[in-house]
Amino acid sequence: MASPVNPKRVHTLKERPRRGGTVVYWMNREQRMNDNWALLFAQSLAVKYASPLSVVFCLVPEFLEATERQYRFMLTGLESLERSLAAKNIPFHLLLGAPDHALPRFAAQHDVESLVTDFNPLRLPMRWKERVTDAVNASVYEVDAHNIVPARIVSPKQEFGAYTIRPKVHRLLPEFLDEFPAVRKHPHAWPFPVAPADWKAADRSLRIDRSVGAVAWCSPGEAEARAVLERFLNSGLPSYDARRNDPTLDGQSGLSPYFHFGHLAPQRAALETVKREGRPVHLIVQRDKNGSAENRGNAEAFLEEMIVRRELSDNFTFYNTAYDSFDGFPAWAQLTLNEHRKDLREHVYSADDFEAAETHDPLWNAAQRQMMRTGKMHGYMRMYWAKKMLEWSASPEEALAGAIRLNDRYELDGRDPNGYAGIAWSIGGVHDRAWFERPVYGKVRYMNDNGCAKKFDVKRYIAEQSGG
Ligand code: FAD
Ligand code: FO1
Repeated sequence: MASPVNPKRVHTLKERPRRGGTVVYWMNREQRMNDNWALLFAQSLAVKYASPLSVVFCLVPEFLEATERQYRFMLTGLESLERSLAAKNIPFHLLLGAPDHALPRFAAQHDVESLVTDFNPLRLPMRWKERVTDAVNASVYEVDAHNIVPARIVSPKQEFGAYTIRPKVHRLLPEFLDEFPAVRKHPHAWPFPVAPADWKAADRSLRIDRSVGAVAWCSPGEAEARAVLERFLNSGLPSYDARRNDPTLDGQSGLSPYFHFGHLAPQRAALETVKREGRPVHLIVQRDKNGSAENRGNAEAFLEEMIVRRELSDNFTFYNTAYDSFDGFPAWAQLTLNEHRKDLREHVYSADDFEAAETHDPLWNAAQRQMMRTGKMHGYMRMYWAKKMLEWSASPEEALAGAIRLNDRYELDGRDPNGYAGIAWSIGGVHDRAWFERPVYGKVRYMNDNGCAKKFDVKRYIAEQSGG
């Protein structure tokens, strides 16, 4: 049964008296029409007030380390979105430039009285939102359309780890894992002229590195994202837990680029998984009393990663403003890494050595090559990859900055809360505990190629990634 937008997903940033103006959804993270609580909330306002409705996307000429690879993926997805929205009588406006410049002018020119935007815990989008909220003469609402359990609801603080956020998420899943209503054909016409998006001017406006090219294995857009989800649920999920950590197998879902750019709602992936399981979600995810994950079901393993681990990353980047720096590490990790700053590094590599995949370790080089070539390093290898950068960099800060830069430059799913959390876990013990002490790592969890060799066929992975 489809439900209206749960009011707990909506966070009011500013209220202004109504004056019969228009409603706009300023889209940032959730670049899709269907299954988008922010768009659904904007339309509910517009229907209630009998107002026109349109969607605005502000294209910035650069975004963190994004290159041609990520912008091509995103812009292609937005082009198909413009067409889908037009069929629902909801115009799509592509504005060029930073939102805090382009949006206030647009709002004034189009008599915007309610501005809805989506939840995004990253520093730059949060700053855009603050400035836009100050600048517009409109009510402003933020809707969490990324997390199933809204980040602001699941916890008022930074969680220690999956083990502390998991019960809080699980308790609220039955309330928030609700079915999406469909977007309606909007009953009120937009009263201003609508210029179709100029995609050529958009591309010319970008100041990005064009040398990191688009990837062929993953086509962007909402329809493609649903097809990938269907394929995974039919042929990947039934063996997910056994295969997901073997980089020589295609055992992951391949969904992260679609989640990152918002082409697919994690909530849709969860709803479809639960439908296939034929059991209520709380029975799928429940663990025995000591929380052990022994012989996890495949659906439980997938939902654990896709809901608990992913929502833990939003919690981390939302409440820890130092999410991309050494200061963001837990105190025990900062202490131990400081105590081992002067340890002899057996190997020390520069940023260029790492980027050229020219370390002494063929396994690390293979992972780096996979990321540069495909834009998607296997999840298991990402842990090994980042931890070895800690081991072979002159300092933890250099390792952290280097891992973030390479991850955000080459990964399709980079520039994402999951990335900052995953790298901080690997290098700074975030969401992890102290392990027995060793050189350079201190008490930060260690990984090595022997550990990998116990898990999968290392030689095969290296051979597969040494191709051109
Ligand atoms: P699947 O195994 O199919 O997982 C499905 C979904 O579950 C993922 O799309 C993701 O949303 C979520 N998920 C799975 N593993 C994790 C995890 N460890 N933490 C949080 N969510 C998870 N993920 C990104 O989306 N962007 C990144 O930039 C990124 N950088 C990472 C860097 C490092 C050093 C590490 C250790 C992990 C990183 N991850 C990142 C998390 C994880 O590796 C990827 O989400 C996963 O590999 C994406 O592939 P998939 O969707 O096929 O994964
Ligand atoms: N968000 C925007 O609102 N405008 C952009 O031009 C934009 C570019 C962009 C490029 C690469 C990328 O990975 C993300 C980008 N985003 C942009 C942000 C994205 O939509 C999300 O807000 C963040 O990635 C957080 O997940």
